[in-house]
Amino acid sequence: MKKVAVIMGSDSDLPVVEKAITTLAEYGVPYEVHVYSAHRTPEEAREFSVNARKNGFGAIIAAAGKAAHLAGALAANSTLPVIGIPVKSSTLDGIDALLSTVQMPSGIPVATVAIDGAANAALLAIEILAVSDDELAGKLDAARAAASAKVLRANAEVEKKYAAQ
Ligand code: RP5
Repeated sequence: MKKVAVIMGSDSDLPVVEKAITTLAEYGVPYEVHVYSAHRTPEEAREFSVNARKNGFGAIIAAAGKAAHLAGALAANSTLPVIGIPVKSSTLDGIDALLSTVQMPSGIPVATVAIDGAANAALLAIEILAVSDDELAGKLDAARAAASAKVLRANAEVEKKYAAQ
């Protein structure tokens, strides 16, 4: 199976990013985790991205806050799918990171999840790998079915509580 790269701009992003790592682990997807900054270690970020495909990666998750250029910088050097997580790490509540990550110019796409949306970033990476992996697709289907059943159980409880007298 291809690996998923989880890159963050600073170790201060780790509390948010951990949810992506645990989600990948839950699905048995191999991953690597690195701290590379578009601003502070641009050469290391570039080097990783340039070599990511030949090093066995199938998708890259990039988490960064503030003027969040990491996802775009990694996408500039790879045609692997790049998923950006805007991190809420500033006085602007993550809106700055959201706009910096999502507003990529045509030709260099970054699939941007919600502010601090690390779980969805991992799930999207897993869905990308599952395009050519039926076993992984089955795990995604099972998780969706479990989530539906949970909501339906909650619905039954709420309907019972507020049933017309
Ligand atoms: C970004 O700046 C990082 O991704 C982080 O979210 C933010 C703050 O970094 P630190 O100053 O905490 O290292 O590059």
